[in-house]
Amino acid sequence: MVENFSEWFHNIIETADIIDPRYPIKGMGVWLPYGFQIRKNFFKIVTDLMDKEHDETSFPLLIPEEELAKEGLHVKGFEDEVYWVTKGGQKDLNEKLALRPTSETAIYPMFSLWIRSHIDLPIKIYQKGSTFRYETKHTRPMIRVREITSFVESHTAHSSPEEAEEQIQTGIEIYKQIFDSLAVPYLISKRPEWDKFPGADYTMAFDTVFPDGKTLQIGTVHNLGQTFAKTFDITFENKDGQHEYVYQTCYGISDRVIASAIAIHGDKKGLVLPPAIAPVQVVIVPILFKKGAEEVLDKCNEIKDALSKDNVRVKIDDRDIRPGKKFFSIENKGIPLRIELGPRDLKANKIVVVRRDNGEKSELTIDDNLVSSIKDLLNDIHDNLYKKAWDKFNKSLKLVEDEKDIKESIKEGNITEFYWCGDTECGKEIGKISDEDFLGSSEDLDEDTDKVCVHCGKKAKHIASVAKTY
Ligand code: P5A
Ligand code: ZN
Repeated sequence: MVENFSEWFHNIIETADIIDPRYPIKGMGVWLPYGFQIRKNFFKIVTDLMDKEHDETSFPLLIPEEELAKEGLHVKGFEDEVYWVTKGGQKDLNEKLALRPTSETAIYPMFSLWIRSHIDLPIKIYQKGSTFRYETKHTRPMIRVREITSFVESHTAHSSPEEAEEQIQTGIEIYKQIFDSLAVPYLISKRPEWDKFPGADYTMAFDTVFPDGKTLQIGTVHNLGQTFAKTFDITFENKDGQHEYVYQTCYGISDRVIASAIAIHGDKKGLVLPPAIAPVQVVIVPILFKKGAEEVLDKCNEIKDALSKDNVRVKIDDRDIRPGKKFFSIENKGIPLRIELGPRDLKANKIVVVRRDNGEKSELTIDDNLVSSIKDLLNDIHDNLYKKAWDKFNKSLKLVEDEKDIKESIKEGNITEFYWCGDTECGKEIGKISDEDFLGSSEDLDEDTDKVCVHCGKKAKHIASVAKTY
């Protein structure tokens, strides 16, 4: 799987009914029913967390050119990636309209109208929907798409820099919870100056590692300072009656998170879904013979009802196909737990359970504890996926003390960490060593550290990393 991960990934998203990439526009695919259910469960996790902290809104998909162009740094970062709408029917539009690549320039002009006084603050909103980026790098379903269909973006405005700083931490905490519930490991780094979000003061990024050793940025949290506030004239009257610009943050995640869960947990038999996003968490397979079929089916239904009542997503698979084929498709779809029940089991008052994550088979007695035992198993499956994924991830972090070891370590597929002085020039040189991406600094060192920068030998300020990236 490691050798031909790309092939595995493309194969699985088609055979498991996740995405059909054959839609005739490059970088845009169709969410198929099973994939759509996975995505729906993902959204539920995300929006439950988002709703606690923000209000949900919906802004238009189109942005007037004038607004998009207002923030110079921002537009410069996106100018090569914007799709433009230039016509309405036969008529040329008076002003070009951009398909939003992200929504700062749609949202902030409205913030400027809404915010008058410190009592209007903080504002914390989020929205989910599509954004469009004319990506020039190689597109891949979910990983790098031109319509980002599962973009969830938060935008906040505050009356002080301290409060904005706190919001950055809140954003990071929310994202940790999202990734944790999908058992997707991550490294959090402060992106270097030359790679921060266009217009941001600084960017905190989450990166995970794919089975092919490449890292993928799966979420970012940006402190925007007052840059956009100045551009869009977002001011408030503070408690002393003076007018001040607001302090802003924004953060976003996308389809990439779903891709990561699929890529990281999957195996050669296909998908292995974390229970949190599995459309079906438990599948019950009745083993039917002519004799006693009805009793077996009745018991299966009874178990199914008990599980659904306790909010387990469960279904009975009574398709009339060869058992081998059936098990194969259940495994391919990544269903966390398979229950088998035949006449002999029924007689012994037992069910057989088979875990998708490790293939372990065991028996459970059909009694009042059955539902809770099954739920325990689902939790165990999550914990096992989490542990396995983090163990592997941690093994791919390698700290090297000598600059000449960086290249080899990246080749081995590691996120390669080293001591860094923090200077841009130095960082860019290190990044050039093997043409790979400089992820940024993941840890600040104490002032009295005796560690030195791998490149210039000056006192190191951070642990930073480079890796092969998507
Ligand atoms: C934060 C939300 C922003 O756009 N504006 C609002 C800020 N940040 S970002 O880093 O540019 O994008 C946020 C996350 O979206 C994912 N992403 C993509 N996913 C799939 N296909 C793409 N083409 C794509 N581009 C960005 C990344 O995970 C990124 O961190
Ligand atoms: Zn240096």
